[in-house]
Amino acid sequence: MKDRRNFLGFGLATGAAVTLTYCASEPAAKSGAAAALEDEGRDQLGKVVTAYGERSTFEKTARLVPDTKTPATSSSRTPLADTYGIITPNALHFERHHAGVPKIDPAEHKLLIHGMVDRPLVFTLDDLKRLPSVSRVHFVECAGNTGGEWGLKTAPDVTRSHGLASCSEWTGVSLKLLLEEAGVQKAAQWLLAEGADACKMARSVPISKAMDDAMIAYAQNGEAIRPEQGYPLRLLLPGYEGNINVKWLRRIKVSDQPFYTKDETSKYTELLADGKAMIFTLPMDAKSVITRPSGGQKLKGPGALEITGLAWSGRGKITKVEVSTDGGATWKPAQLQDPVLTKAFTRFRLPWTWDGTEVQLVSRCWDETGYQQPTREELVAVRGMNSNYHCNVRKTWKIAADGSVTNA
Ligand SMILES: Nc1nc2c(c(=O)[nH]1)N[C@H]1C(S)=C(S)[C@@H](COP(=O)(O)O)O[C@H]1N2
Ligand SMILES: [Mo]
Repeated sequence: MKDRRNFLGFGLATGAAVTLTYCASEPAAKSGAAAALEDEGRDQLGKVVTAYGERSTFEKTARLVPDTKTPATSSSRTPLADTYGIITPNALHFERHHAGVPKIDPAEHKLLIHGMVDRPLVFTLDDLKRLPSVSRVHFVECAGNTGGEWGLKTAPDVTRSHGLASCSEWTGVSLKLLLEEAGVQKAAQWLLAEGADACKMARSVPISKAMDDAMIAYAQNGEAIRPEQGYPLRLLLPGYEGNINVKWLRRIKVSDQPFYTKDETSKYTELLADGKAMIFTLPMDAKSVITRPSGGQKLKGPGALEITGLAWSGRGKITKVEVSTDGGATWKPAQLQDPVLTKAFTRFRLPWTWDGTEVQLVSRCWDETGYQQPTREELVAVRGMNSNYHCNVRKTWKIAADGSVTNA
């Protein structure tokens, strides 16, 4: 026991006896269980090979699908507390659609680039795949994610508070390459990106972003992009609010001014306290949340455990995450797990020993612009209480003496 504890290096300088709640409750050797396990045979043939794999039937982790009257215009949420590392499995990527998931035959689908270009172009999926591609890890986050944390009534678990965000490795063609091929004219300032779904989702994109890290993605985590994520093509604008990452992308029109579409005037603008509204607030600000322990979970008992969570910023890399176990009075730096990628989920970890008393866990992060994740009070002071979009306040979890974790 002592060696194991030292090996884990949880820094128990006092040498006090501590129960490692995540270890086998009974030392195996003592009970003779080790010998029995060693001899246990595996004499049954298993399942045969399959062409497309499935997860273990014991695994039940699922997206949260709300019960709404209009399921086609709804959203499902990623269970962030039950995902590991920084990549969201495709089957658990959150979904948000305004007119359901269209069924698109990739052999029929075309992407038109026109407007202020010298040569209007039409690309099939095959055309795009012949061009040089790039693969990069980026999060997608709905502008409305965490909106409920603005008020005092906060969400009871991470799925409900932060589950409109997911992170994938996206593969596609750089939009800059396509625009250069089409010959973007000098006066171009904006472009319109339009989807092929029934709501004709369309957004104005600054040309500077289009020529920077924008991508026309056709793959997600090593396979074709899922229908829910925009099959066969989606616009990926790393770090920008989810809505502008137009799925089922069919058209790009280059212009010298923004288009003021319904999706960016009636929605995705932010009303300030003085009645003025901000429009084109595109990058997502730095945010972090502890995913374990988190709301809805229950600790088995006092002892050593790992506090872990996710941090991300639409403006670059996460540079620091701190964790407090006393509601924000004192802070400790968390370890950032490699790789720390730009505009991507960053996994943080902090070994900790829970003493069995009531505590409040909270995290805060910084990104490479020097920006620090605000408290709720700080956000309200700058942005008022009228908005729901781009809320990035810190999230506090309370652990009660019985080990149950709730929203504080
Ligand atoms: N064509 C189209 N693109 C769309 C949407 C849509 O309804 N139609 N929803 C947007 C919104 S509001 C978000 S948050 C993201 C969600 O992406 P995801 O479903 O892949 O998670 O897609 C955006 N792109
Ligand atoms: Mo969204």
